[in-house]
Amino acid sequence: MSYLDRDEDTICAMATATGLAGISVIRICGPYCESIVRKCCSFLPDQLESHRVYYGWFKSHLEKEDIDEVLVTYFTEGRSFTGDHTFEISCHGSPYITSRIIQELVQSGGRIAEKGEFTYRAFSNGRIDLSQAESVLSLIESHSKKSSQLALRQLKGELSYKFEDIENRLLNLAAHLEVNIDYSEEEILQVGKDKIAPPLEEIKKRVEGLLQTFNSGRIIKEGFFVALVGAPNVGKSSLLNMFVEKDKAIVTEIEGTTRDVIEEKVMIDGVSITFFDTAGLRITEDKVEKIGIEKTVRTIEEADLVCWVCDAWNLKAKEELSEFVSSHLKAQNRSKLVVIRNKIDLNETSSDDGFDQGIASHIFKTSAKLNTGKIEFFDFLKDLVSFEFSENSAQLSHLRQFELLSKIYNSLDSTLNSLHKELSPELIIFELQESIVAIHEILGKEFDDQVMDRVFKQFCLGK
Ligand SMILES: Nc1nc2c(ncn2[C@@H]2O[C@H](COP(=O)(O)OP(=O)(O)OP(=O)(O)O)[C@@H](O)[C@H]2O)c(=O)[nH]1
Ligand SMILES: [Mg+2]
Repeated sequence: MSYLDRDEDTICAMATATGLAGISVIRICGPYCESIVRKCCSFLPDQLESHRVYYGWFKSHLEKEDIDEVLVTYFTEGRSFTGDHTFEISCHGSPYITSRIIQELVQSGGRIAEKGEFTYRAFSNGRIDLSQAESVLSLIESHSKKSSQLALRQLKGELSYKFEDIENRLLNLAAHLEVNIDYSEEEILQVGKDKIAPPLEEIKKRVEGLLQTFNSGRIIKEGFFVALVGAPNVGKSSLLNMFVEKDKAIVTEIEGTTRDVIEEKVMIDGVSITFFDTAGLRITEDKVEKIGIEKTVRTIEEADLVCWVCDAWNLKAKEELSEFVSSHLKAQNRSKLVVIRNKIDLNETSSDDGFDQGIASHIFKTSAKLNTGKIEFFDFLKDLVSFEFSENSAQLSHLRQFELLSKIYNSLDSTLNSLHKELSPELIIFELQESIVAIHEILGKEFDDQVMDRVFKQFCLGK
């Protein structure tokens, strides 16, 4: 079914997580929700007041038997999350009771909501734009103080305001362009370059500024990923345990102890940092270990920071590091490499000789045995994740928005090129239109089912 065809349905779903709980909340919204709820909640008065809670017994509408003692909250049209008439039924948190209540609502004319359909309604009723819908998702998924703050600010419209500013500037420019076509001496249409290029440059600068916030926005939203990699037995698992202050990974003196990737989160300055302990890299015929090493390679790709761990006393460490870099780090990933020289307790006099600062940006010395070196390493991590998070900064954190904004950036770039080459005004207007379509897609002013699926199918049921 198309997204546009289904707004007339009355939809219902659990708004809280499934499973045993003190209470659960079931939400029902849409044009017929009042008559549907009344069939099972005869205690409701004739005149309902918005945002009021009513107490009574929810009954099966056919058998008239009591199902649960409930509290029903009513939200009138235009004053609910979705913008539609809505009821929230708070009942006891038993999966049996909640499924019975939902069953009754469906038998009375409701339909089970699809993933994200409540948020979709809020979008289609114009209560939020598409980028705000995405921030609802971020808010639900937020796992740290900063990620929830970021999502809340996006929901309040800080990012939408920036997108709308870009949209307005593009629309003004397009309008200006239409009337600012000059006749040259040869009676050929030309664009007044001097009037168009500066505002176009300004929009490009603003788009670029937003694009630059994506990495920090993404890290605040999803967390920062640190991979611990290196040869077997250098102490990667011991370091993981030291960093997360838990006996999380198995440590033994046997080479190849860790097979699977083991992850654990800690919070640093309100940002979630996930450490990944990996299988030691070496040539092996062992089937299980081989799979583990393949996973290590994938973890390196996905990490924000790669810590290559080695024995502090290893005299061949420099060669091994070069070998690691050339076989496992793509050129664009080399800036995310640091070295941890572990087991310094075994070699107090070890020097930094043999380590080229050019290969790794930082070198840390640790002893997982003596629990030393963690403070210096964590201070470094704090600097990496302590982004500018001032009151006024809007940050991009969704890949969809980033991709569309990159498209706008490229399209503005080619518009400017065409302008400088004095190409035909039709072409310039056409290129500018591409940017306008993309900014409309970000805000949800232009969409198709594919875009809707990409945004709303990520939601959990009931949201
Ligand atoms: N002296 C000393 N021993 C350490 C230190 N860190 C780890 N070890 C020892 O080194 C051995 C290997 O440690 P692990 O943490 O299992 O090493 P790993 O890199 O995870 O090894 P694999 O999982 O096999 O790749 C164990 O016997 C640890 O007790 C350290 O800082 N000092
Ligand atoms: Mg290990």
